[in-house]
Amino acid sequence: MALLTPQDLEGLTKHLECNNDTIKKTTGMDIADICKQIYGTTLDGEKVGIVPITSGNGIITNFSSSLLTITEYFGLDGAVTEHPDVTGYYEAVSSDADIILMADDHIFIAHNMRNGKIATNHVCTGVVYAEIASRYKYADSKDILVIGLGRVGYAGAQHLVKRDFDVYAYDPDRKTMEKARKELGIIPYDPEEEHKFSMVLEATPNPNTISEGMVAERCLISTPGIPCGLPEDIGKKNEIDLVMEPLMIGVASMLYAVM
Ligand code: 2YC
Ligand code: MG
Repeated sequence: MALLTPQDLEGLTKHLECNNDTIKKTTGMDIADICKQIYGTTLDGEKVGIVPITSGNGIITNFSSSLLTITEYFGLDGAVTEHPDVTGYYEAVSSDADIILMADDHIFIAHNMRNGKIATNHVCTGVVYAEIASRYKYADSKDILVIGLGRVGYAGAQHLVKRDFDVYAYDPDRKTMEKARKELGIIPYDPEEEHKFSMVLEATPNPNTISEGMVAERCLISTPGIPCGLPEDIGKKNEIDLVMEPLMIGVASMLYAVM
């Protein structure tokens, strides 16, 4: 999994506000409303304990402070613990945190200490970016394309199948495609075939994964992927709306998921 860099997290709130505007323009709802629709839950100023974790590649300098910014943006009472790791976890629980947020290099979780619910960033990111794409108000059909069937893309495709969309999916690894076809019933998509989509979920760690033949005249591309999969030039030719943000949208989905 691609690890975030401090640069990725610069200008976080600005990125969120312009993405929220794009989401409102293209779906008629903002990020909070979309999360309420997905999970049927609301946030109510809960106390959030943010625990830095030193394992693996260690602390990402502004990761915890970014989580603090996000919790405050959604009206929650966030605090980064003074110590990292187990000592930090103990601090958060002892200070009556309702929700614990912590991440190592492999998994990033939200754990609700009150109802026991636990959610992962990769599933919640896949689900919320899929939901955003699926609510494109200028969509020309229920056909939706998922590019990348790793942990994030697979969760997004699964969510869209459940919502009765015609889910076409592509992954460079044939076994991964076959697994998703068997388990989710997605329609394998071949980038060579001429099939243009007005809704695309791109969830890869690669640049330029989106080609001319994939996107309809008017299209919403929803992607948590870093770097961006949309080549500059295609963005200009077609009327494309792009929702792409490194952390906030996924964390919002995690917070509503554990309510
Ligand atoms: O600062 C810390 O506490 C570090 N242990 C945080 C490590 C986060 C690793 N995960 C990532 O960089 C991201 C996820 C947030 C989503 C995709 N990659
Ligand atoms: Mg990408």
